[in-house]
Amino acid sequence: MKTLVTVCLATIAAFVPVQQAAAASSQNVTIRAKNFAFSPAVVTLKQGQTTHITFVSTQGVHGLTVPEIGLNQTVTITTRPTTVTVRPARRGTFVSHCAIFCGVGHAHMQITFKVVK
Ligand SMILES: [Cu+2]
Repeated sequence: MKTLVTVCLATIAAFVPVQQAAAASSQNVTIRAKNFAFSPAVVTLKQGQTTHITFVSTQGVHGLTVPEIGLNQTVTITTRPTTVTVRPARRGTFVSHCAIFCGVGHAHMQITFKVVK
């Protein structure tokens, strides 16, 4: 019985640091939208890294879909912050445009995601 307890504790101890390391390796990014720009206009993400992206609008309602980084459904961006979690699988530079018509500058409202190693 004592051996079983020791093995169990050793197993738990072996996994705890891994979970802490995984949590520490995630990053948080905030992207602000307004008429008719995203800020920052270029966002760099790491391939395979969990990233929590918070979208918030300071003016107007906008949207974004970026399947290349795992954002497969359109996120509606309003004054109420919305956080989504992505984990980009492949490297590259991906340009995306506002997905919700927001006015005269809508066609030029874009953001670039750079996924790096
Ligand atoms: Cu728009």
